[in-house]
Amino acid sequence: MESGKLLESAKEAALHFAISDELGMPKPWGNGHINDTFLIEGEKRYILQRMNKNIFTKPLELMENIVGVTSFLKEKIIKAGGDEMRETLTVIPAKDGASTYQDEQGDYWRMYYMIEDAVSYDQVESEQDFYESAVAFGNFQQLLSDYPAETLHETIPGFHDTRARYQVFCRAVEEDVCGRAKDVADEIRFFQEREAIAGVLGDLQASGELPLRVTHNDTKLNNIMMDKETGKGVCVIDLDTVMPGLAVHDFGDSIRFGANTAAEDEQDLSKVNFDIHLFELYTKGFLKGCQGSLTKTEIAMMPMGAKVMTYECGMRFLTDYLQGDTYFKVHREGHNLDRCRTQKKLVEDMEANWQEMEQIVKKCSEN
Ligand code: ADP
Ligand code: GN1
Ligand code: MG
Repeated sequence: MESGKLLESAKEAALHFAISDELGMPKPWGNGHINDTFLIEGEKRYILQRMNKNIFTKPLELMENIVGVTSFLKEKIIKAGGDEMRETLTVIPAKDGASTYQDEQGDYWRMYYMIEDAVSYDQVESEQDFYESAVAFGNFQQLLSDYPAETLHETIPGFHDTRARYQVFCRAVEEDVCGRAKDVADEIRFFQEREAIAGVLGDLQASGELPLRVTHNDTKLNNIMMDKETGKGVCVIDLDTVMPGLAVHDFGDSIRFGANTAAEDEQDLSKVNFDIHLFELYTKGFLKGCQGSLTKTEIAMMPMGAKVMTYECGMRFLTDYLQGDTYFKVHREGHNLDRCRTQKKLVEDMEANWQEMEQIVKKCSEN
């Protein structure tokens, strides 16, 4: 949809939520790849989102997950003496009491209070912030460890089933609907040569060696709000993919995004390096946040979590490039290919630093 029309739709949608303030014009907000996010100012500030209906085909089930998880977290936050309006998201219902408003085009909208005095980063700016984000993501998982997992809907089936993602990727290569495969032969080969990576974690889960937990599944740094004053991770956001998953997926996804010396879509690959020092910091923070709840195998698989998630994400970007950029939002030609290349570079760097990564995890878990 053209951006003027989308803004008009956002303005109209905002009127359907249960708030009485006079609202200003919505402003496009943040750098998410999936939903359309707007900031709206009234007496308070609100985040309005048009949910991506191609990706989230069951928005009501998804909202049931979010309302369930945030209500559960609120109780724990209150018991711990925290601020439940700030330390987790608050869904503002529509005027009819539903968790979303559906517009005339059939799109679903939702509204949250803006988490104030906090910032989300698209790249690591200070080591301390990255460490604190790790503590908060580890803690998020810990807080949800007694959440009734069977009540959660699977919002994107097989979200981190890397083997299934590999099959989809190979099909996209064969079908080559945009005729792009010939220009990205090196990238295609890279992911195909490493097919074995796709099966490692799924096999350990199937054999019961890695436990299923309630996880976030999309733990990049811009999915956590960091307190401007204290620098601590104040609120984990983007709860669309909270589902049963593996702890090492959450660990690994943060590494792939945050332990990169450049942006996820940097075009100059000489700037893209895996930062082993940031890996160590995040490992320390995540272990602290998990408060001793990870099993020996989960800890041993942390480096693998980082490699698998980077491999998987790179392959997803390449798949989307081959399929004509229908999944991730793109802002320039070749955007998904640029993103794929950064992930490929990071996987290569991790392979070159593998022993050191394993030693770091061992050292951090013994302390
Ligand atoms: P996407 O699924 O598209 O990534 P997100 O839910 O992550 O959407 O929102 C996109 C961005 O909007 C976030 O990275 C964050 O910067 C900002 N954001 C989302 N929700 C809030 C909130 N409640 N308070 C403050 N900022 C928010
Ligand atoms: C998407 O929604 P966002 O922008 O926080 C994606 C993640 C990818 C990430 C890559 C639901 O995250 O899985 O790792 O882009 N989310 C979904 O940046 O597919
Ligand atoms: Mg996001």
